Amino acid sequence: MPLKLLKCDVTIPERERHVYIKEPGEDTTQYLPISNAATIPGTLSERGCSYCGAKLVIGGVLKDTIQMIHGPVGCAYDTWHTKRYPSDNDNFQLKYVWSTNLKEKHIIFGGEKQLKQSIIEAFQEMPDIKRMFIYTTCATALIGDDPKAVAKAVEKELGDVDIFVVECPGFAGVSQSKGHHVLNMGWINEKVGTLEPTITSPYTINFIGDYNIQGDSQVLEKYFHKMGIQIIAHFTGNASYDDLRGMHRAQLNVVNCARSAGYIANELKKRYGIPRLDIDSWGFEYCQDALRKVGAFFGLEDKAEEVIAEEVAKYQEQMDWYRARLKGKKVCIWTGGPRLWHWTKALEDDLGMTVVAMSSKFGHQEDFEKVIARGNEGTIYIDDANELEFFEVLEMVKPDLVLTGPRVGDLVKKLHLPYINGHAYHNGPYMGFEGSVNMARDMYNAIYSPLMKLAAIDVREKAALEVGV
Ligand code: CFM
Repeated sequence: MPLKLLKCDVTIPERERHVYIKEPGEDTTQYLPISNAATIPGTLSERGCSYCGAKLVIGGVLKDTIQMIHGPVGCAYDTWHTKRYPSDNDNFQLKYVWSTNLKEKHIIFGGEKQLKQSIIEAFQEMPDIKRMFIYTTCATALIGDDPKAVAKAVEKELGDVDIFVVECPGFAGVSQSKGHHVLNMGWINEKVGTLEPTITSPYTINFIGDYNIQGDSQVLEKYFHKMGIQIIAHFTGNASYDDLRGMHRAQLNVVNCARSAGYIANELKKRYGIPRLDIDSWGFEYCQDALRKVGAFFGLEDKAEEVIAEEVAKYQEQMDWYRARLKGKKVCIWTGGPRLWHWTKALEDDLGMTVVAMSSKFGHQEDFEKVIARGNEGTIYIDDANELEFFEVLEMVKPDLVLTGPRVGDLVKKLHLPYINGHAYHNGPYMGFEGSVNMARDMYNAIYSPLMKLAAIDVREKAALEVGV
């Protein structure tokens, strides 16, 4: 049944249908929380904007591409350097961001000239870089600038550059999820198929929906290479612009984050007949399933078993050590969406923990279907939770640990509860076998930190103080 949260005066009745507790034996499909809907004005949402979904999550990960943000400088600054996705290109993508630095006069008279000049200056400053992403923002979309026309003109003028324009201003959708969609569709429509990749193996995949958070992609690539599989393109962890133009040549699309990149996988299937295989690449058990599934597709079962045996031999003992100490600990997972369904069973089956509450910023109905199917009875599921709801949930479930981002994490820290950065991680990578150990280690360190004993405080008391009730 839906649950009414918030007993204090500030109850928001429209929020009732965004919250759900799974009852024993219930037909969960009837009770999916509302999701992917506009945030109710007045609630303190944790969502990001649509432009952010395109730039910070997907496009900004590319390791050899100038990121030109056409808008006021804040749009560039706020989506730069806040996520840790390294690359093997000296972390070029983490060091730089470019902005057309729009001012009032451009809003009045148009920003296209400024954009053209900025593109040319950026290429001059970086003579080795010949690729660029341009993003529109709310300001430049509202005044009607045409960045595609500008990009075409510059491509012609300079001759040796390739530019991709993402037209997804912040207001284009209800959350960052729209930015994923727009970027996926733009890329398949305009860039896939424009360059032929060099094929070096009879087994080729695209790895889709993983952004190399603290080296995740590099862990996975290691396993696939050991199996003799070539990764044509990694969408977009540690990716180069030109690799992503050759996605049409892979034999299989292996998908991890279905929310942010399921679109391009589906299009590759439709347009080029490349099958889609969804896997979970977090979790010790899940990783074994994933490698077996990919191995089975290519008839490389033996190779998959070899990799699994080697990794399990290296890391099982450490997992067991952490399991003994994390067993029975109560966790909240409050991230974007997919990590809810990727992590819940991994934490429960690998480590014996219990996931007691999950909140998704922007998951769609299919994410909640998966979350609720994999989640426990009695667990609280929330769409687009706000600060007051977080307080109330903490009071209800009294978790031992919260996996969330820095915004909610700071709130959690004030309540003296252990929190782990579930977006950009604390000490990743978290994917793969070694990643599962890293994640278990971070959770153990957070829960068992001696600081927590010093800081022990009644959560209810503290929450009441914070919200002033
Ligand atoms: Fe996919 Fe992601 Fe996520 Fe995501 Fe995100 Fe993210 Fe996330 Mo933060 S692409 S949907 S928009 S797995 S940034 S790397 S951690 S909210 S659950």
